[in-house]
Amino acid sequence: MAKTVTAFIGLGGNVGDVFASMQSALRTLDSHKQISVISTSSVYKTPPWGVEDQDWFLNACVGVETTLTGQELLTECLAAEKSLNRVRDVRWGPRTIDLDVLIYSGERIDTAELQVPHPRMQERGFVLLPMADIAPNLMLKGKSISQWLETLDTSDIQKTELKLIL
Ligand code: A4P
Ligand code: MG
Repeated sequence: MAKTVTAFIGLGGNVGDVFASMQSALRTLDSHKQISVISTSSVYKTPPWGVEDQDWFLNACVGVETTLTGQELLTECLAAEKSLNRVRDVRWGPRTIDLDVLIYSGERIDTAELQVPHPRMQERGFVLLPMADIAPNLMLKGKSISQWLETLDTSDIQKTELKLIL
């Protein structure tokens, strides 16, 4: 029997009805027989990071239990993005939906296709705020998610009333 592990996925987008895309991505993932969504964060409205001349994003995080490997989970995330018309164009640029594998069990994965923990997650309020909703005590590179959050100014991020449901 394949081992069941907990993983966390970050969702973000700034083109079209992002909340609908998030819902749809979540249902696509949960409908996979080897993936169960077990927790969902609040949804946040966040200023664009990286390329600043673009619309604000919606961001959220979900926890899943899966018997897939990290690479297989990434493949499912990329397939879900594709089915939501994600077009890869500008790095850090506008997108309908981006699904990032943030954490896969306690593992470190460093291949050309997949780096886990996501290398930039501890610098980003748009990842840490929703992660703190579902896993505040999770340890990442020597600090908990809450402790990493204290190192950032997140005053420009707005919590929305939107609720992700399965
Ligand atoms: N890849 C490697 N590791 C991972 C991982 N842990 N999870 C590879 C997912 N993918 C991973 O991704 C390019 C390739 O990264 C994938 O094919 C996969 O093999 P991409 O989604 O096409 O590129 P990207 O998202 O434009 O680049 P990158 O570096 O992943 O950017 P980020 O870090 O995802 O940032 N501002 C706000 N407010 N909110 C956002 O959500 N997102 C970004 C994108 C920029 N600014 C943002 C937001
Ligand atoms: Mg990405």
